[in-house]
Amino acid sequence: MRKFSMVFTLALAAAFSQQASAHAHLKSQYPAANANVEASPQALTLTFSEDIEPAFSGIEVLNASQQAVPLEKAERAPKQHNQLIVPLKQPLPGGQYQVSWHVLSVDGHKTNGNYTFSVK
Ligand SMILES: [Cu+2]
Repeated sequence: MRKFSMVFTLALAAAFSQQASAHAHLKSQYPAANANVEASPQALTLTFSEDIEPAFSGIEVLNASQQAVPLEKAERAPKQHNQLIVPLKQPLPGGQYQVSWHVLSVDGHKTNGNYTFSVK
């Protein structure tokens, strides 16, 4: 597994060596970090500074009781390869939520982080 992932990373790096090497940092998100939205969103949208590989990228959302919120599979936006869209399986009740994200950018680098938002 370790050998495979190294080969894979090298292959990715070679394939995209034409592109500038920079890690994918979270640029913006919906709902926004620290936002207090009126109603549950249908999906969370995260926009990164670099294009990402959706198969190796995803998020986890925890409610205030540290329970995982059920999510659909994370998809990359069709025409915007730096954007990850994660539909919710059901609307979020009011409360605070923590989003933990991890992405693999097309240059083969992994990054992660987290933020919170609330639903009124
Ligand atoms: Cu990078």
